Amino acid sequence: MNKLFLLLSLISTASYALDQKQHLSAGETSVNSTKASAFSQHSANMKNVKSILKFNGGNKFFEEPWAQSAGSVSSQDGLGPLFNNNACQDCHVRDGRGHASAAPKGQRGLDFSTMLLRLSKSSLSETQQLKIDKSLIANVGDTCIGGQLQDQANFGIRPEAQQQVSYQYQTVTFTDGFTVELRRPVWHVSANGCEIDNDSVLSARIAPPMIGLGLLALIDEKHILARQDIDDSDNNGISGKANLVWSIQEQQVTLGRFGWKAGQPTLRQQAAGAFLGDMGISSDFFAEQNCLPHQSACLNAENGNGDMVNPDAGYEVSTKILDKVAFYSHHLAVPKRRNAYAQQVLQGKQVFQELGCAQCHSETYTTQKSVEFPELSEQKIYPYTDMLLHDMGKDLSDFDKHSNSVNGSIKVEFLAQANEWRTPPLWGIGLAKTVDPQAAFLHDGRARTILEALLWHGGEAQKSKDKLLEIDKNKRTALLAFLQDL
Ligand code: HEC
Ligand code: HEC
Ligand SMILES: [Ca+2]
Ligand SMILES: [Ca+2]
Repeated sequence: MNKLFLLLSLISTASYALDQKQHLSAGETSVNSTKASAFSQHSANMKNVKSILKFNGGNKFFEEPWAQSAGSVSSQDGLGPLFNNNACQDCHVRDGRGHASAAPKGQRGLDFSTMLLRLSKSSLSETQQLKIDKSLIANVGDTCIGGQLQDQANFGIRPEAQQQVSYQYQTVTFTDGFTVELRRPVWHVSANGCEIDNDSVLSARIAPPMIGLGLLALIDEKHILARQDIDDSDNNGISGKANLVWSIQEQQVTLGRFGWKAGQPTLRQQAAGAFLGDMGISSDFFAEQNCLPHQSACLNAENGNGDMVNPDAGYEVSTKILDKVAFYSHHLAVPKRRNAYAQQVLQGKQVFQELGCAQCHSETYTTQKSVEFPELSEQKIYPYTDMLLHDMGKDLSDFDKHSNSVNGSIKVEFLAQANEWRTPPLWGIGLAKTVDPQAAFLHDGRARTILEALLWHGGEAQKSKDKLLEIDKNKRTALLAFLQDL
């Protein structure tokens, strides 16, 4: 075959194969909105009145603040003793993402309202390890603070610590001379009444957006596992590893899907974990209050557990309400793309592929058949994620109290290492700032723009980033137009 013919046939297949459905990022569930409420709609194909009522019910408990228990029989009390915020929505701003505190240069930022710090000990002797199962070791939290730092507390109780952030600035220069300023966060934590362990690894995380999650839950595990290449046997520099976590429901080791390190297997378990960890609210999955053995004021505080005989009143969030919130979390819809077939956007998609972005941000799947979630069943979706963990390099690694980034290979959340993050889905990312102008990118919110997020890519994505620095302005603009259209 001569070269010209090959070229022509490639061009014609490319245009012939133009995917006419790709503007429907989440199939028939995709919604038509470019407003600040774009992330707050239910699946567009949800018509059943009962389902809509259940969604609206879940919305109420996601949005409205929970109160400190006052011995009343309210269904929405039980906040604390320790917590980070009093409503899911206050972190997942308008069902979107959180941010890292703004701070004028040379000053510290104090706004931790939409994010949190996780802690896990890195050096455990065999006897200290928490063996969940013969194949799985869970991480143990810090002695002073536990597995998560709660910086808020009910009246009369001391929060665990004060947190601040300052930034170090650096400039990245593209081959054509274009420059971008990056800010690297330095986290300052002072614990109250005890010291953080020397060997604790800290992990700062902003609230991720809530859209499309029920569809990600329905990607066939087989397809996710098939993309793993733990030892990089095809030698392309990209490995990809599934996280394996503990499912409370199934009482077995399960594929992790949710959270920045894919530490949670299901949306119900994620929601129950958030109720307890972020708001201090007990549930059927986590029945105890969130207090460490040395936190006596926390342990002795009044709680909203109420009547343990009636199972629905037995926990601070009843099973019925938790189910509604989990249902709500399944059905928040992804907006349709606005200009998927514009020439510049299509060119940007081409650049995305050329730079190797799609090796991790994999484009498309068809969800599994589901009787429980008929709207989400068998949908062709375009989330741009492989749901796997990747080493993203030292700059994005977790840290400890002595340094800005620890040895990357330390395991911090089941199989996930300090330098490993789950490829986040990119659908909806172009509307992030429409939903909340403060919205920020990457696990700790250090990136103020999408371009900054790209420039922090390292580790397995180093090659991609290096190529990005080489492309000309035309391609760079096209790439950003594509991402902005998602
Ligand atoms: C203090 C802020 C905060 C509050 C309050 C909060 N979240 Fe989150 N949420 C987060 C953070 C941070 C993460 C990422 C956690 C991780 O990486 O493990 C997260 C992750 C999630 C995820 C997984 C999303 C994904 O893309 O994988 C879901 C679902 C979720 N939260 C639901 C809830 C629900 C439901 C509530 C209320 C019961 C809630 N959250 C309250 C901060 C918060
Ligand atoms: C090796 C796998 C890999 C490659 C290659 C890769 N990414 Fe990523 N990407 C990730 C991971 C993992 C994160 C999350 C990192 C973090 O939060 O610290 C991420 C984060 C992002 C984010 C921010 C998402 C958010 O929700 O905050 C954007 C945007 C993004 N990538 C786009 C790209 C583009 C464009 C390219 C190609 C130039 C690319 N990525 C290449 C794995 C990859
Ligand atoms: Ca409580
Ligand atoms: Ca704690």
